[in-house]
Amino acid sequence: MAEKRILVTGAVGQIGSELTMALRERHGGDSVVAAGRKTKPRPELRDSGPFEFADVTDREVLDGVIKKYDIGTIYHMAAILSAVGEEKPLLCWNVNMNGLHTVLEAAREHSLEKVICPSSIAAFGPETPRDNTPQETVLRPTTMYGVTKVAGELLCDYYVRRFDVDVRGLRYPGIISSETLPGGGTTDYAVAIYYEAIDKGKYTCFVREDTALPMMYMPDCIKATLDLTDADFSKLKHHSDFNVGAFSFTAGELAAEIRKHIPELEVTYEPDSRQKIADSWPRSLDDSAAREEWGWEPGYDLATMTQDMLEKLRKRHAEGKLYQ
Ligand code: AKB
Repeated sequence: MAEKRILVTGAVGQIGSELTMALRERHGGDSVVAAGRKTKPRPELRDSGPFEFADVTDREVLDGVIKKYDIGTIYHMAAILSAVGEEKPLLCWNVNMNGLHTVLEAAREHSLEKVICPSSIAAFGPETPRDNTPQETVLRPTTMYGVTKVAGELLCDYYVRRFDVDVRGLRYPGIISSETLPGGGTTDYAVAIYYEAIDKGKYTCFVREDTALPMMYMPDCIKATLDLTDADFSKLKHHSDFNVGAFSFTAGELAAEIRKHIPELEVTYEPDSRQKIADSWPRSLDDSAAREEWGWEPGYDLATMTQDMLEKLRKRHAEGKLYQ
């Protein structure tokens, strides 16, 4: 029997776009359907396999895509992130919770093989220990995004226990990438600084210089997502809430690392409402459960990521396509 296809929701977003391309490389372009709500896909994404405009909160639309393409696995990446979630909490609840519930129900009814659904460090809150944050700890977030992530983890685990649906997920830290800009998150400064360093030689950072958060480079994010997908489900003790870390740095340390390559970079710090969100999240993570249960190991550190990011962005800048 032919292998069932894969659907990536939120495929035009920061993680979804690179995940789709990685999956297409692995399984072939036609086997991976990219879905987005409104934003037009970049040519590379549009031309390398099927693309559908689909609202994930609409069950009929989702059922249509699952049947049309004979979908077996869904990577459910569509979400409203933390900063936009605070501006539009009802939209955040609707997209993140109703979207997830629609996907899980579809997975149950169509007996899908797997659902991969991201959580985030936003699941933690100000009462959580902030250094080396444990896998099992206080989950009392103060953002709507965080509320949807905790509720989402619980809902995913409920579907595992109650309906035997194979659901897996990671608590992503801030993800730094060179292909698609993130939109609406608190950790976006750690991406924007690279672009602005190359484009203008200066950057105004919206969190304080001493703000430390856990971060990860996109190739490691893709690796973590695929490694968890491939893990033997029967050996997993956790399912939808794995802490995954790579490294942590302050905004000041990030600027200092970029200055090793661009010494003239000027950074000023003008904290805005996102500072409060950053202050409620962990500074670093204990990801021993991911390491023990499915062998998680990151490949990049701050220095190797910075080298690679600047190389890629410089090339695009020279071609006049930095922001594409
Ligand atoms: C955000 O900043 O909202 C996201 C996240 C950490 O989940 N990047």
